Order: sequence, then C-alpha cells, then structure tokens
Amino acid sequence: MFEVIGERINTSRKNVQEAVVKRDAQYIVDDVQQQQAAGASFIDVNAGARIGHETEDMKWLIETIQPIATIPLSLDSPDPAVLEMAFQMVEKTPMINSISLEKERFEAMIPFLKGKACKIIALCMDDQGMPGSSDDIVQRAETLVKELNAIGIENSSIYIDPLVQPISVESTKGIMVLDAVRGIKAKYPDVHITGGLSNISYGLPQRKIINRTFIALMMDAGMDSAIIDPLDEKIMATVKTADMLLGRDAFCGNFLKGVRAGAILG
Ligand code: THG
Repeated sequence: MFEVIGERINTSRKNVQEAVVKRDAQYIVDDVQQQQAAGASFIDVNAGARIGHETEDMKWLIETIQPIATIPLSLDSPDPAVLEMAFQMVEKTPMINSISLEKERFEAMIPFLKGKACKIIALCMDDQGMPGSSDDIVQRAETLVKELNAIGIENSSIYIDPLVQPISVESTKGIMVLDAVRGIKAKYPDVHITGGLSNISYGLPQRKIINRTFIALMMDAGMDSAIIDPLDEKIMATVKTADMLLGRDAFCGNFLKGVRAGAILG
C-alpha cells in the first residue's frame, strides 16, 4: 500500500505557526484529524521554523497530537537532539525523519538509532551537498542501507529519500531521480522510497500539475510513500489512480471506493 506521510503540521506553514505561537491546540487537533480521515499513514511533525523554539514547539506539538493520533508520527528535524527528545515522548513506533550522510548529523544519529524500533527516512545528502547523478543517488542509498543494517535496522524499516531537484534548473533532473529509484529498488526490493515532490516544480508556474504528474512517474519507478498534503484531493486521486494502473488495487476496489466517496473526479 502507498503510504502518505501527511506534511501539514509544519511551522513553515503560516497558519500552523500562528497556532503554535498561540498554543491553539484545537487548530492542530482539527488538522490532524482531517489528515487521518483523508487516509494518511503517518503525521509528519516539523517545528523547525521558529529559530530558538524548536525543542519546546516540538514538545508541545507532540503533547497536543498524541492523545488523538490513531496513526504514528513522523518526527521531522535535522537536529538529532530534537529527534531524541521527541522519540522519548511517543507511544507508537515512529518514523524518524531523518538521517543523512552529512558527517555531523550521521555521527550523532547512529548511536541514538542503535537498537531502537523505528522506521527511518534516510536522505541521499552528504557534505558535498545534493547528489549530482543517478549513480550518485544510488551509491549514497547503498551506504545508508549498509550503515543502517549494521546497527540492526532492517530494509523494510528504511525509507530512502533520493532528494528531488528542480526541473527548471536542468531538464534531466526528472529522469535522474527516476533512474535512481529504479536502481535502488533493483538492489533492495524491500527498501521503501519516499520524499517530498514539490522541489521538482520549483521556479515554474502551475506547480501542482507538475507535482501530480511526477508522483505518478515516481510510483512507476518504485516510490511507495511520499510526504504530501493528504487534504489535496487532486494529488490523492492521482495516487489512487496510479496505484490501480500499476496493478496494486485488486478488482479496482480502492479506486471505485474513492469514486463512490466523491474523492476521485475526472
Ligand atoms: N523530505 C523529507 N522531509 C521533508 C521534506 C522532504 N520535510 C519537510 C518537507 N520536505 C515536506 N513538508 C512540507 C510541508 C509543507 C509544505 C511543503 C512541504 C507547504 N508548502 C507550501 C507550498 O509549497 O506552497 C508553502 C508553505 C505555506 O503554506 O505557507 O505547505 O523533501 N524527508
């Protein structure tokens, strides 16, 4: 099943930041309940936008969300100390978002992850920056898988984020990541592929049609999870339709259910 990581609880979004500043728990609870009802598998929680407040904001968000969460949280921070604090608070086995090959982050994350039951998003980022070719993405994914295996995290708990880059910068950025996803899945069929999609359309108009079309292509390549807005009915309809077309919807059952519920419109 395709897993949607609901991206809305992020203090870079204006309304969420306002709610966090005012400690408006009801706004956050309503939003999370809507994401759950829309079919999210995880609720991403990112409190990174208010510099100097991330720890306290993350703590408040988890306290606010956890009592009404029916699905696990995706704890989203580049700061290993924030992830460690958040991990201690959660009741359900979380998604940790994320580890990367950046030396400082990697070296702080590995001892913390050792022996933990969790799912982990692993970014194909290192101290050289963004990957420059599909081989580069595949090589970084291999290093991440090996290092995570070595501390006891099995492939089915690893979610590789290949890092989508803007097609407006270079017309090969789409096929670069699509080829990489195929390469990673050929080598590690049980590893998941996830990530944000919206970087693909950076700098272009009508971004949503680009993001929606790209997610369908990524699903063909092997993406089986994404960090998206589950309340965006059009992208959710694209995900369900692509799942059916890729043979993952027996008797077209979920597609037909979506149509009857009014969630899938041509
Ligand atoms: N990979 C991983 N984690 C991630 C990302 C990724 N976490 C953060 C981000 N990228 C995914 N989350 C969001 C959350 C909100 C928005 C986009 C990505 C969002 N953006 C609005 C827009 O694009 O129009 C602007 C913000 C606003 O509403 O003001 O909402 O790639 N592992």
